[in-house]
Amino acid sequence: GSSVPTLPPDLQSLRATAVEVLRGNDLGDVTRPSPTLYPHQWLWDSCFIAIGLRHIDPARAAAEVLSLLRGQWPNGMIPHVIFAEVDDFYHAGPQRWRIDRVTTTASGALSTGITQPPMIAEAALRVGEMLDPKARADFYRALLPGLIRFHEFLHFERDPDDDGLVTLVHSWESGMDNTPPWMEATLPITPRRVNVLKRLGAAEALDAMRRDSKEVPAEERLTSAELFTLYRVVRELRRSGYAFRNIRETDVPLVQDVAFNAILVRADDHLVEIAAEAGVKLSRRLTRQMRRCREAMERLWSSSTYYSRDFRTGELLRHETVGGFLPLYAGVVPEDRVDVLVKAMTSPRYWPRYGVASVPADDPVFEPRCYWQGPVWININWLLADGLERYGRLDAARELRANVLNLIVNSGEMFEYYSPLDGSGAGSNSFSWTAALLVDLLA
Ligand code: 9WN
Repeated sequence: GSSVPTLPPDLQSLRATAVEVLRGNDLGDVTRPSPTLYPHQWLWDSCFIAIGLRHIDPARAAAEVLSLLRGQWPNGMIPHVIFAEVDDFYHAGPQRWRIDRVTTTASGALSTGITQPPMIAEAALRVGEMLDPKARADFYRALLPGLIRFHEFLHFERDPDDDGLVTLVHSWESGMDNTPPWMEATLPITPRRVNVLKRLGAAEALDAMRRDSKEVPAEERLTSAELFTLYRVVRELRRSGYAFRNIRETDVPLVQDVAFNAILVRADDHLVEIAAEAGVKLSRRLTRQMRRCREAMERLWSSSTYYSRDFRTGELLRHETVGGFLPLYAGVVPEDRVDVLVKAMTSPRYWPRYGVASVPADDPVFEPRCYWQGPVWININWLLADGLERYGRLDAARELRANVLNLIVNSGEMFEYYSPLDGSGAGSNSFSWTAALLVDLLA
């Protein structure tokens, strides 16, 4: 663990910086994740952003959540990116997905063909707390039909064999692009030409072919081989018409992701609460699948942590990551396991100094400034603190929040992610969910 920091006096000016970042990224009733790297709307980003915005402008926060419905597909999926009409410098833009050949979104906006962690119900509930009863009732009424259809999409389309857990078709759906278990599952289908170039030692040629931003140093992002493999997965998904029954016939890795399922279980609880308040009844089929999903989380536990699982083989992907702690947030951890998880999470392996790392520091692939391969992410730490609180570990929750706050205070800026070793910021700057969750932490 770490010591509780003494906060410097200029928290107000840091909050003002955060508000400024959110304003700068505001596109109307959508907030982009960052001005340089991510010019569109991302699903779970908007949810975390709304959780911060509710302290500044609750009506605007409600609009942020509702705007996600504009991307909803006829099959209920809410996409991971809804493309804004901007000059597209984003490397995985509309032309990679070509969803117009398959479907249209509710608003006609273009989108990707995959989803992202279902944080919407959490955001809705938190925003709802800040609205007066009339505004909250209106907000829930507007949100519920689409939100229910989204949860049905996840529990039905993505659990076709009635297993209980939902399956993801791309690491981008997990929100943790290059987290080690996903990379290990995905790299076996690296395109042949990429492997040939790699073998020839032509790393520079590969790098020259990259289409992502040069804003961020290469060592803070995916390798070119990883990136080209993720593009290849997109191509398979596109050719499969984004339908799970077709996708499962390809060689695309299919993963019952532990973090995603944990977030879904919690979101299901929130959905039940929102529906009850609005007097809307959920179908028996959905209610049954929610229960089965919660119970199935048990299958992801093995000896000391929770893992993701390969949908095709049923084998656990035994590479430990921070995702293994999110069952605390879901509330599915039996009391006799809580100490094991909390000890691991608060040990120097995961929490060397500044926040809980995405991969333990003693892992051979750990890279303190490389994306989901080690850095501290503010949204994940927010979820972890909530999980600790749920299980009555109030001191640990308080300490984690204070430590994360201190991390941002010390850097003075809203970075995308931070090194758990020295607290230095990495990735994009002016990153919206860091700003939003800072505002929430200070509230
Ligand atoms: C792909 C927007 C998103 C986050 C993800 C993060 C990163 C995108 C990318 O940025 O992913 O979705 O281009 O790398 O991994 O969690 O939602 O902030």
